Amino acid sequence: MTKIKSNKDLLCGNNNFNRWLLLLHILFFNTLVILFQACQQKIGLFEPDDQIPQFPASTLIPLPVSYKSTDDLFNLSAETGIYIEPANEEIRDIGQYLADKLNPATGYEIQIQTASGIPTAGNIYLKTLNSEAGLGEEGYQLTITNNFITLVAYKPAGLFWGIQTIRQLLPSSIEYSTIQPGPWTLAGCTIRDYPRFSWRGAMLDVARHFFSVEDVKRYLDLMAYYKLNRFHLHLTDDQGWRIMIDSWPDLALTGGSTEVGGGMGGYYSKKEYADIVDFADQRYVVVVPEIDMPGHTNAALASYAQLNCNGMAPDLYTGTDVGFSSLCTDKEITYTFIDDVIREIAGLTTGSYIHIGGDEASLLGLIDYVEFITRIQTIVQSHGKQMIGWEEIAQTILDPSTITQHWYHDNLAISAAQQGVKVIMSPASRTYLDMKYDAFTPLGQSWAGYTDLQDAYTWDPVTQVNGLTDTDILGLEAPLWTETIETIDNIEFMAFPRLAGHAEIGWSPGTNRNWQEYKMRLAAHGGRLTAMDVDFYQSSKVPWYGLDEASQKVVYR
Ligand code: TNX
Repeated sequence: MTKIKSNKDLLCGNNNFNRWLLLLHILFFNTLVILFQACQQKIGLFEPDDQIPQFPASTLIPLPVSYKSTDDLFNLSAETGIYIEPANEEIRDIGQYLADKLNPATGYEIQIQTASGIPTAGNIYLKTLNSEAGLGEEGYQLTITNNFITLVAYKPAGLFWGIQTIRQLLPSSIEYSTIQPGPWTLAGCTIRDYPRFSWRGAMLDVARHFFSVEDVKRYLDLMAYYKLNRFHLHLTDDQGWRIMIDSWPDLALTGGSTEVGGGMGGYYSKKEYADIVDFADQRYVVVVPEIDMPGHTNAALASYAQLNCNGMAPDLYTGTDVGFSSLCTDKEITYTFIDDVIREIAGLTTGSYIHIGGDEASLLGLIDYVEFITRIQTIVQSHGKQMIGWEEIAQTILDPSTITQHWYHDNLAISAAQQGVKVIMSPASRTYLDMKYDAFTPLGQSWAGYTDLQDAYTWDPVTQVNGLTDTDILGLEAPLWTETIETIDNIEFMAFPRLAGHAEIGWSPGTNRNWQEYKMRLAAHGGRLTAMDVDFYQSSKVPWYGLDEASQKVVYR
């Protein structure tokens, strides 16, 4: 007897019985599809009025301040050049960054040109004008017509962020690293855009698990795509010390030799760290190094016996507990050590900030803690930097230039604000990228609850803590703690797409933020993240489109 293997076999068959069977088969299948769609609408998976948004404004994340579309169409071609003005090194580097993002998928060899005479059609113009102060340090104006793409900013950072908008206005296939068919058209528009908050950050914990320079650069590059401008690097913790300090080399050599679970760990040489800072600088991202103290210091205590009150070095630690270690605040050597570390780190850091942790110092009494933080603040300032600490430092009387980072205790964030100290908002239940999306997420923790895409998006930095007002708040930051995170794929899966939502909260005007509208724009980023080979979480709350075969490789679903 011949077996029917597929619809094709049925169609090719020549007896009537087979034809009837096919008809029944189709009817049954169609009924199932209709029932399934009806069910989805009923249970609210998709709203009946959900539509694929109109290209292109509705694909932008973060949403710009103002967007006007026209009927023009600009076509990027092999003849397109990037004209820069002024033709200095910094603007040339920005132009080259854009060319490097456009050339792989188009297969063109777009070159940087210096503007002279009347602009010619078909080109991209990048200009910084000191007269457009209204755009601020990071704002830009982008005009796309049949003939030109013109990007104007007051400062170079504005050009850099405007370039991210240009990338997002192109078809998502522009992000592939191999030649794609095109066409490379951009719809006509005028965009005027600038950020709501100056602090739009992401934090990566390289202490619990160590990540290579290459991994860190990958994360920085993805952050820049969403206009994030602060990269907080959590360099030390109980499980590892990740940066070479020449005056105390065993911190890295011993303290950097393992990680959670007992793996090899690792540390950045000074040259590697400088390379990270340089890579971030080129993306207008400020690196904020954190040396956590007085708690979270087992790796340092295990490296140098003299830092311990009892003069004995504990074993290296590869578990995930917190709150069990402390520097010896009574010993003078502790302050010599901190002064050396801060001096060396400050010397490598182009940004104005040094984060000193200050969290979960449960072994110290309040008086000792306050005395310690006060003294550390002086040390940081003596090396020309502004101190940042987790909100616990607000128990101390702080200098107004110091910054606190809110993560859990509302009353401490309020104490900071009452002293006139600015707050960075990282509420754990909204911004912690190590929180699981739901009960099925294979990575991460859940002590602050599950945080799905909607939870991560539907909050506001100003109203999050009752009693804070917008002048208290510098912006927001999304930390990724890595107790359970071991690879760059793990990082991507936990950070994306939640980080895109935080970036929008940090950049776009806070009025009328709407999850239903946002999720449709986010859907368009499925194709973009796929093209960039990001192993993102494909939440079923979002009607993704533009995914291709490659997205099937997603490791964690
Ligand atoms: C709390 S937030 C911590 C970290 C942990 C994290 C895990 C903060 C200042 N401390 O030490 O890694 O929770 O989610």
